[in-house]
Amino acid sequence: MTINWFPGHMRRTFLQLKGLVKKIDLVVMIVDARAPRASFNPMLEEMIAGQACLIILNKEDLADPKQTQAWMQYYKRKGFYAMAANCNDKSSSDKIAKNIQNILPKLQDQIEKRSILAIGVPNVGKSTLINALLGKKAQKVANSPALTRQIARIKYDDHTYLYDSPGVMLTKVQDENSGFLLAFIKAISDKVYDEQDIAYFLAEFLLAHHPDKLEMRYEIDPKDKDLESSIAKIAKKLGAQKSAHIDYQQFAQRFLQDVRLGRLGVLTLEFPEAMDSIA
Ligand SMILES: Nc1nc2c(ncn2[C@@H]2O[C@H](COP(=O)(O)OP(=O)(O)O)[C@@H](O)[C@H]2O)c(=O)[nH]1
Ligand SMILES: [Mg+2]
Repeated sequence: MTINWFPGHMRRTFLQLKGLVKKIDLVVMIVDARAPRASFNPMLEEMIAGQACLIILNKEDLADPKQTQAWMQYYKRKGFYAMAANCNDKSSSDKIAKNIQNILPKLQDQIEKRSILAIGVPNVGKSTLINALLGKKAQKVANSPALTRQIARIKYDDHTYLYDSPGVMLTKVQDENSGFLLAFIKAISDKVYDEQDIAYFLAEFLLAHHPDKLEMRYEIDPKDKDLESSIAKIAKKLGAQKSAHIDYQQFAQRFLQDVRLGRLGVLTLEFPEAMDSIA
């Protein structure tokens, strides 16, 4: 299954951003630390070519800290400024503000007016970042894509404007795994994908890479590598089984909820080593 989702407002935003970006002093590209490659939009990378860009691996509270460090190094090697953050946390917003203050003077000596633009795929935390920097709820936030519909310009201090922007997806998701990952992090509307497909993808990934997490949460023997029997055990644990029958839709919803809420612990679903071998 390949998921494509590029509603009209995204096309409009993309065109508007193209015009705006030339006037911007610092672009802040936000990605989800659980899927730092899938949530990195190469169309936006191309659009900001030559601009100073800080990549924020957001939602670090949900991701494996070791992998987050590795991804930060990966993006620094690609020539970006990079940091990890939890935009729901005050200490993170202070860290981001400090980082931005450090980067900006390197870009301009005589700063009169400056502007910072937040971009990224939907639901990575762009509006949360803007609110965190402002220390107040200026922009609407929700755990679903396509809430922010217009580019917004907000005064940060006497010299600085912040721009929030609607999420822009890839017009074509490169591969099937990226589609599942984008759906998992809710960058793609849940009307577009089949929850059972995402749940199967996740179960397969955990079975291959984190059998310890499946054991801890669902008591699945780490030696058990069979997908269907593992799913049956997860379904049973989550109460998605009536007599001998699995309710696959209920299993998918409850399992996705469990993983998204971090009940299996921190989790990163892509590894930078795999990228280096491709690059
Ligand atoms: N766990 C966690 N959730 C976050 C973080 N930043 C944002 N969120 C949540 O992610 C969801 C999407 O945030 P929003 O700012 O609306 O994303 P946007 O679509 O990129 O503007 C909301 O439910 C936020 O509360 C973070 O660092 N950690
Ligand atoms: Mg938003």
